[in-house]
Amino acid sequence: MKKALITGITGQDGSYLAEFLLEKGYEVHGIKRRASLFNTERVDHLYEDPHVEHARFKLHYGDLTDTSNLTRILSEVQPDEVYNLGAQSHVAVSFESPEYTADVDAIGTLRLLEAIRFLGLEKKTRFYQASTSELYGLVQEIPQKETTPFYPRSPYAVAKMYAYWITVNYRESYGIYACNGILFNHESPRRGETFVTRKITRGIANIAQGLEQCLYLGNMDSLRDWGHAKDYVRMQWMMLQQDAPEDFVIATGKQISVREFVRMSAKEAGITVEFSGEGVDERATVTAVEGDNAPGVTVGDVIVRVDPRYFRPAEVETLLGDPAKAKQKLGWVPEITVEEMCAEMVASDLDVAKRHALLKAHGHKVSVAKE
Ligand code: NDP
Ligand code: GDR
Repeated sequence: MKKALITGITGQDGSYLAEFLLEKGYEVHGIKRRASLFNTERVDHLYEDPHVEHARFKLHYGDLTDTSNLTRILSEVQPDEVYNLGAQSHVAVSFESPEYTADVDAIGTLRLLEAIRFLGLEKKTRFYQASTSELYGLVQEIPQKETTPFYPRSPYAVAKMYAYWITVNYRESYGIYACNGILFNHESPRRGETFVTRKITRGIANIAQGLEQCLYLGNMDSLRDWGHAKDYVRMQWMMLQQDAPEDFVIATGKQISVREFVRMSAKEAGITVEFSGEGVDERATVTAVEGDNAPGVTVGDVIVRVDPRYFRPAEVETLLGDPAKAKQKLGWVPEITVEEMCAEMVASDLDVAKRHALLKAHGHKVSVAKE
């Protein structure tokens, strides 16, 4: 039985990848962080009682900032594959915590690679690094492919650039089977609530159900190539099954704006909106309401506005990937469109919002967490 170790198993991608590898028959180990509350919600459905024999899903406490802890876990598990998905993954937050982001995202990757080397696992353990389209930043070529030069625009992207190159360097220096997946944005109902797509689908669902009045966003002109996380974790595994390690761009090859994603999400909830105003005065006003998903909304309501607080010190305005190499060499193509993904996310968030609205209608206090 193959063994995989996933850092970031409690995150969006980690949870889908764990499901995928368990279905493939792997023994799956994951690193979770100690927190004051349970933080394993995305993988709780995979939990196996450790007292039963042959449990195939095991979590270890750890942190990418802790060398001895990482080395001990790798030594105990002796994994065939390591997927380094753990990261301070929020671009805007990286401007607030640049040093921590570098420690986790850049040096954390080095710590893992060094542990593989220190333990003599160079020939046994294959390594996947969660690289990112943010490396392209101020884009030098459209669409972006494996050979497009990097121009990172945030402490997050600069840290990920170190991680990208140290992965290449350990492959070339020590013969470790190590690859970078340069993944463009990918989302799902499990996406963190402060990333823009989930912030939008959750905000629209809450507004539709009368739990919130208005959603505040930053740069609505921003263009992204959005895919579905389920499609993308499949590719993470495929990259480690080749004869020789290589780096791949994973994207859909299509891009839309944040504004368009707002329009699409509202439509899914039965709300038609019209945008007016420019810059910080831009807003979305309701022009029609259909169906019974949005009892909290009436024509004329302004449901989206701009808050400059969400602008970034340096922005990545446009990203569009070219996944031709992945298609040609691995036969990978994304199966879920952005429209299908948006519909799934809105349906999931509406489901939660409806339950909260029902509780509120029966006199229970319902609080909506926001950043
Ligand atoms: P999430 O933010 O959902 O998950 C990040 C994971 O990393 C969580 O499990 C988190 O733990 C863990 N983590 C954070 N800090 C540490 C630390 N110090 N030590 C150990 N673990 C830590 O990210 P995604 O699942 O969306 O992304 C997975 C990876 O892919 C990340 O590296 C991200 O940067 C990268 N990426 C993501 C893309 C996307 O569009 N989703 C695109 C390209 C790259 P906890 O749950 O406790 O917070
Ligand atoms: P990104 O994702 O920075 O691309 O990083 P995010 O969803 O945070 O932003 C996408 C774009 O939307 C704009 N935006 C807003 N973003 C947030 N979070 N909140 C807002 O209110 C808002 N309004 C507009 C942003 O300015 C940006 O242009 C994600 C992460 O998953 C990274 O870890 C990963 O590496 C990249 O995708 C690829």
